[in-house]
Amino acid sequence: MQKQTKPLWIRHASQLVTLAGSSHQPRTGKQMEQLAIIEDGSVWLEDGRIRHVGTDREVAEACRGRLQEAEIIDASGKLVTPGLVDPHTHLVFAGSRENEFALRLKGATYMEIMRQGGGIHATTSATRRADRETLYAESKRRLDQFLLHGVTMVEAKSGYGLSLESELKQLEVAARLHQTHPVDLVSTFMGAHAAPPEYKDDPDRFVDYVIDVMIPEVARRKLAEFNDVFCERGVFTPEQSRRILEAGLRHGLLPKIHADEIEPYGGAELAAEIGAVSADHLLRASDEGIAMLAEAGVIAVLLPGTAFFLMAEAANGRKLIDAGVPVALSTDCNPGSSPTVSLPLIMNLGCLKMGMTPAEVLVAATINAAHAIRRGHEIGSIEVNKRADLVIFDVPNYMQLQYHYGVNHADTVIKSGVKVVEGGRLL
Ligand code: IZC
Ligand code: ZN
Repeated sequence: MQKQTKPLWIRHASQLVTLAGSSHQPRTGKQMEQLAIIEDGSVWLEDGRIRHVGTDREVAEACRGRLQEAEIIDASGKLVTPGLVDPHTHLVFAGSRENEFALRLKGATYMEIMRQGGGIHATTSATRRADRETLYAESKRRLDQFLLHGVTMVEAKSGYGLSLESELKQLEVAARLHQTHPVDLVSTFMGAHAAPPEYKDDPDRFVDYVIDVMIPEVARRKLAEFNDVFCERGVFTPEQSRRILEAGLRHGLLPKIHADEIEPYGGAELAAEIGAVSADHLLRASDEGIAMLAEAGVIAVLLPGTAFFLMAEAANGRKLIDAGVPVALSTDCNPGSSPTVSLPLIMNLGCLKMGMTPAEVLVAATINAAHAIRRGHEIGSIEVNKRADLVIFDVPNYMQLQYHYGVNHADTVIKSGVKVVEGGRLL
């Protein structure tokens, strides 16, 4: 990764969306409409950090005497936002599942396909077979595309190994991508994504294996910060999920849950009881579960691309926000239920399918997404001393980002003060 060598000065943004003011906790309720926009905005980036933020006049004044040192980017007529953050991906995998897509279009369901040995099991076979180089190359391509869409940090889950050796392989590939790629990664261990065929007849024995063997080793090698489980009928029960998440906590892994995606199953309730960092999906969360999430301050990571791709009704983002739950958005990038890297498209679906406003989806994909991976102090807003991760979109205001849908508006992406995308191309 390149280091910033001289100051970078972004000037005259028609809107500089700073999202200032919630580095310590995610935005909720009405705060989710507050973007803290500066018109004719300007940012001074130095040593990989944000050093000055304000109107162009204010920043020019603060940096007078040094103006000649900086490389200037003129953002006139453009929108500048924090780098987008994707808090829920299954980035590292091999192969693809377009055959299942075709089956689903003919009426097969996601769960039927999985029960017949496809779904997660198909990707697990492909990922187990793939060597590290192949996995790295396939995942890097996706990460490049994330970056081209303005995403500067992603969470990446394991869960296509489902044996100690292959889970470690996936997590090591993610660690290497974090080291070598401009996009930052944070890893989640998801050994409890599904019980693999060799444990089909005794899923509790697989849960023991996750708890006794995989979690301690992943934690010992410091390969993950979070621990996630697919809590769904036919996958892991709430009781099994609780055991797995509590075991993770004993080893310092913070809980996340795939909750109430296909049917109401007590996932939201469990997330609240256990104090999960996030509860993800929530298409079918109960009213009581939603109230409990709000009370416990658990972040709802909503994945409307998954609902779209599975032809299901999306989670009720409006209801969650109005109930006081902090909401974040994510692609859920994975080969089965959401093979996309376009977080801006997900934001558009947030507006059209979940009742969220253009301001709320921007909060959900930046500062709240950062909190959903415990990085709210470091990224997700344009504030002094935060990491210099920014996107310049070729639209004059934030509403056009969702309004002109299906187009990648990211023009320039800056990672830790270094330009990594310019004119919509990787540098
Ligand atoms: O590969 O199908 N829902 N996990 C839970 C997934 C979707 C990923 C997959
Ligand atoms: Zn997922």
